[in-house]
Amino acid sequence: MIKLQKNVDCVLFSVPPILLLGPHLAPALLKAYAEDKGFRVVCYDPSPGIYSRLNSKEQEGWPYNNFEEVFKDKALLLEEVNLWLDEVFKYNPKIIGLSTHAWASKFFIEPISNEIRRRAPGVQIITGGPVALDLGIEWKQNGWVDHYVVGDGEEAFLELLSGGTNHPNIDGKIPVPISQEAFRALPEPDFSDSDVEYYKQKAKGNRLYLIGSRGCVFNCSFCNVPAMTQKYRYKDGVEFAREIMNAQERYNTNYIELADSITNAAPNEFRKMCHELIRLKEEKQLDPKIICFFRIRRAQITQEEDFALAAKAGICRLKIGVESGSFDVREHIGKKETNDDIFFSLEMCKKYGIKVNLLLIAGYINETEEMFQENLEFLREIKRRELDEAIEMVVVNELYISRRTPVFDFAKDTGVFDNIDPEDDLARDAWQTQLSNGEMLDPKIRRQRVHSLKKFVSENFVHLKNLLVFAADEKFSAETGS
Ligand code: B12
Ligand code: SF4
Repeated sequence: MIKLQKNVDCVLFSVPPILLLGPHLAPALLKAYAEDKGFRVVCYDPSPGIYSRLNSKEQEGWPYNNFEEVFKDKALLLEEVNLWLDEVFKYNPKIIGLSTHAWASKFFIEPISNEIRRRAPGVQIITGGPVALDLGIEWKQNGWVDHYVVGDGEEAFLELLSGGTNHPNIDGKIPVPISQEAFRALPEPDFSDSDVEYYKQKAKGNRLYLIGSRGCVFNCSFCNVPAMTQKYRYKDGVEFAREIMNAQERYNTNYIELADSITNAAPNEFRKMCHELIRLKEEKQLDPKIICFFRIRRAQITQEEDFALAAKAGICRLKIGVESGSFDVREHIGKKETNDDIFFSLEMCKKYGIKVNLLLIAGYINETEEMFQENLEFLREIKRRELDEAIEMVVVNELYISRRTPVFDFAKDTGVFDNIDPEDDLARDAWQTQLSNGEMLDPKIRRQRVHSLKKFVSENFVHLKNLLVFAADEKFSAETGS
């Protein structure tokens, strides 16, 4: 039972939809940081409540629902928003901080803001989260928020709580990252306002999200993480292992999922973390199951003993962005590993019982029909080598050209957006281009490729538990294999 505080400095409100496997990490980090400095902050996440009021079909679609459709009755939406705000206003906050994660949050910002303004015109509204870099300025211009924060939020949040607006990330354009020293000094996230038991009861895959690094050492063409985070910072591997174990000891969730962009970006810290986890598992008699993003490296960098170590440390699932079986596609993306490096990593995962989530992109900007066939051939080879036994989940994404990515600049420079407004996030999905061999790559071909991959994987990877497909024409679809 959460003890009700009155007159808090800020309620951090997780703007829906939030995936219901575990508590939202960003507010828990901001709360811990601000409370350390003497402020009173409460985190509030309405997603479990909304979910409980959806019908079973809508619940199946969570968090990828079409909210325009779910809340086509605007009175229902206002009623819902006011239910959430009834909770928020119990704390009588000076500031309400809207924490966003996914673009879908866009739908809720305006009604939440209007209702806050109506009910409590004196309350300041601020926002942050990955979406703020793209949409914050518009929300401020519309008067929905007083300030938005781009990039790392801790220091800017503190400034806003203290009544200032001077930090460069407040209403900023290019995020200024906190330093490596400041990142290492951040307290562990404070999940005390989250009902962790709720997730444990509701979801078999319940987990706690933790983060040991910010940013990424790579700069893959399609990815906006480098622009959002600017600089790679990481915690000491030993310290982070202790944070993981503290969380496991306290909450005992089924999984711990690391929110790091890539957990093995600094291979030595990764090894240090694994060694300390192994030691602590023994000492505390705990057995956390850890899920994380993993980058395939050349076999000289990541060797068999690294996989053995990871498995012993409790890493049970790696999310691997292989993207394509065509080397030409991967090279354009900036992934120089060979197919043999990928097969080696999969083989090691299979050998040491680590499950793999394989992430693929269809319709990449230079992908000719021949390259796409190479991709299918690569998947056949995985099957022939029986490496699909290690693959538990496949996610197929149609290439989405995000702003602030190298592929966005490439598309602009090569005339791909000639008939499209590149700043229009929806219209951009219609991009087409003539490839170097004269072939056209247009939305229809991209979607056919998405569907060919989906078909191949669902028919051939028989150990699959989950297949997620993100294509522009079907927003999201999921299939469960045998
Ligand atoms: C972990 C993670 C997840 C976890 C979320 C775990 C959780 N419950 O917290 C899971 C796996 C559930 C997830 C799901 C999705 N994610 Co995600 N996720 C990430 C990831 C890897 C790290 C995010 C994170 O926790 N970072 C650490 C925290 C501390 O950073 P943060 O959230 O940005 O918060 C900081 C600041 O933004 C700021 N801040 C945040 N809120 C607020 C509020 C205020 C008031 C202030 C002042 C500041 C502030 O302060 C925080 C501390 O510095 C990022 C990629 C990356 N490396 O950043 C993608 C990323 C955020 N996800 C993304 C996407 C698209 C999704 C999905 C839609 C993917 C999908 N297609 O299914 C779903 C959304 C599902 C949903 N609705 O919940 C995109 C967002 C794209 C964008 N907006 O531009 C990212 C950037 C990945 C990418 N490059 O595409 N994700
Ligand atoms: S795709 Fe992954 S490895 Fe590549 S830049 Fe983004 S976070 Fe880093």
